[in-house]
Amino acid sequence: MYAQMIKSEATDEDPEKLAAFQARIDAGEKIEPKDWMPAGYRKTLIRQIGQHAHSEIVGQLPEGNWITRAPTLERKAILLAKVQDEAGHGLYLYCAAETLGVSRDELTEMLLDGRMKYSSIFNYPTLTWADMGAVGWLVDGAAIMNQVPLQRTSYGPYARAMVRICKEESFHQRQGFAIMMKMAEGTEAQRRMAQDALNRFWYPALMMFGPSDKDSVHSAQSMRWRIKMNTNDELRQKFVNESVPQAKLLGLTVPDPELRWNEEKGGYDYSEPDWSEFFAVIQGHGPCNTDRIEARNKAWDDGAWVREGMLAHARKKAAVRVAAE
Ligand code: BYC
Repeated sequence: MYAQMIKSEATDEDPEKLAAFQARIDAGEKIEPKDWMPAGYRKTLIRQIGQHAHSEIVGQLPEGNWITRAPTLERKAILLAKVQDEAGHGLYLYCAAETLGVSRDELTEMLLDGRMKYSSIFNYPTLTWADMGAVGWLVDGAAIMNQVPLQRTSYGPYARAMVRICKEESFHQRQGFAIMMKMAEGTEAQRRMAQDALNRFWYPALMMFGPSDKDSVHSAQSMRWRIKMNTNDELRQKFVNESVPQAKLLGLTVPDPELRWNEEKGGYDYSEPDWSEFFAVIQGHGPCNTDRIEARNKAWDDGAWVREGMLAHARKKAAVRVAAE
């Protein structure tokens, strides 16, 4: 239905303007905030950048859960820095979305009342310390796979935000892999925890790339507009190809009996995730959806006095300025 809305809006627009816009995209030019753009392009970007920002913010919760229980002071400091980075990513992305004419408050309200989504992955619980390894290795690994091409996306502010985010995500992925290495080389109990974390996070990580191409409603148009640079299945395949040798290096087993190297396609054949689970999770029925949204609502309500105080301060400063003029 959303795709139909985009289409009908696009056909109402001046065909000459649309053609000139598409020519700029095809020539690899960046679109900047003050440039003319089709309503559907703006809407798709607000949806994608907004969801991406929300994912960074909600994504702090499963890892924040382990800051007080990190096994050493060094691990605590590293995890704390990583979670703070995610907050920063959310803020760059909200700023990029604001250049499209939507405010951060509006976006937040849409997250809090369920009108906007965030990544499915953050609706799964983090049960053990090994999950911090699996999240860094697989979740940030999947995020990088998706976000490196987005550095070349057609909308300038989004592409530029991605450059710094990708650098930080690389550090996140390595810290996760380092935790997995330590656990996999540790005691038998630690190795079992690492394997269990891989077992639980493998398919949810594959789901991060979105539904299979045949069910992806937005991919075709988003790729024409170069908002997306690859299809969901292309990136998922790349992620599987890179992660399987890493699991082997750790001495862990990817929980997929059908996993096989396919010489002809130059990639692994693998089992698809359970798509009914994916659709249930994005419709609000995952293991942690209720907790995540409750936590964000509480944070928003608890922070109301800070927002009010800052607005009152800004009003006061403006009044003093006007009086002085
Ligand atoms: N989860 O037509 P499709 C991170 C929805 S955070 C939830 O293929 P599209 C990190 C989709 O929105 C990583 N919903 O959509 C942070 C659409 O529904 P609506 C976040 C999903 O947009 C902290 C419907 O399914 N990364 O790295 O063309 C700690 C049909 O899908 C998901 C980004 O957001 C999902 N996984 O493609 C650690 C990257 N997948 O909106 C790490 C930017 C699909 O019509 N986003 N849906 O109701 C993208 O690249 C694209 O939006 C997607 C989906 C590939 C995710």
